[in-house]
Amino acid sequence: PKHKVKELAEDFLKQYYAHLNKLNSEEHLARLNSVTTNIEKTGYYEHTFDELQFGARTAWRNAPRCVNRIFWNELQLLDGRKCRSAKDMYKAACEHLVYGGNGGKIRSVVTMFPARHNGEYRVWNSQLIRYAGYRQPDGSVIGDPLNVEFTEICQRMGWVGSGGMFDVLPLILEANGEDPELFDIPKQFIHEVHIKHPEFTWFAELGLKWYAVPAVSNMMFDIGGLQYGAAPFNGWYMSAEVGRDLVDAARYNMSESVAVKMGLDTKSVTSLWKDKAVIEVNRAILYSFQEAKTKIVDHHTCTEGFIRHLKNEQRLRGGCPADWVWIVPPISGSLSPAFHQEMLNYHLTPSIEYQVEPWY
Ligand code: NRG
Repeated sequence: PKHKVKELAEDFLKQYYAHLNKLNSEEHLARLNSVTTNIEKTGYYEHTFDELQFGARTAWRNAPRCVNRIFWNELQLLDGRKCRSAKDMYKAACEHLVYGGNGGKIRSVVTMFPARHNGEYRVWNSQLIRYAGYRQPDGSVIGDPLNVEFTEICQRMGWVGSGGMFDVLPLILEANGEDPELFDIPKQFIHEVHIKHPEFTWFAELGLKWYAVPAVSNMMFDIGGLQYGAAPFNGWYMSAEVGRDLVDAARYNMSESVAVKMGLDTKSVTSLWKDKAVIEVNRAILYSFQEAKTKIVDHHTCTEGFIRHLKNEQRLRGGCPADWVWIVPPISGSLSPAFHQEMLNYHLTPSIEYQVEPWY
């Protein structure tokens, strides 16, 4: 509803001009006037580049589940709002991977496609780069079990994968509410790291690898009352995320193979073979990314930075919304300062939101 858009736009412009130290300046009031007029006439308005970049940065700053928000003010905007077709979106997505990947010196970046009031734009993939999961007749999965449903959608649209453990899925892009289109991502845009261990020479033979750029592409940015439903963004991985991708029972489920190779007693949980295996997988991930000069952060450095960020936000804004369950790392929880930190979770706008899958 118009009054709601107006309210959110007004609040957003206050935040924007306060950030510029120009609250209630002539410029602020003139912009507010023009935005309000537009909303009254059409129900909507358009952000300037600077407003949108500030809005995206603030949405990240407000994301309670993200542990690496200390870098929120460095997020770069790539403006994809001129895209009108799936092909346009595909080119922008490839440019995003090049800019964000940056040869391993990964940069935080978001590509904003047209806001919802200009038509339905969606990236159907959950991340720009994901590995296929092939359901087998016996119910088992080759590849990443997380992506079985999406892999089947690709196949129904005519994609034929090679049936491997790490086949990068094609992009499915929807522009302006039209039927989505499928695009293969050329190899040169896919930066991957083979996983080896600093001591266990057998580790490399497991044939594990992971991609360098975690570009979440199924979430919606809600900025000043406008909704950006296609807005892939990336930072860099925290090692324990890739650790979970490779070790979680519902994912690549590698703990037993690793533990057996380590010669651990997998018959008894009290040998802590799972715990030992997951730590070595994490060491291998950190070692391999570092060797490949590809940016990654360990869970100690990352959560220490987050605690500093919390203190800073307390001073600057009187608090910082944080979801403890998501912030505490999935390994060695109580070894991280985050475990011992009380947190408050609440909702601020601009925000990054979940949205329903576009195929429903
Ligand atoms: N855990 C997921 C990735 C989620 C987003 N993580 C980031 N985002 N680091 C996984 O693929 O393991 N980011 O924008 O940097």
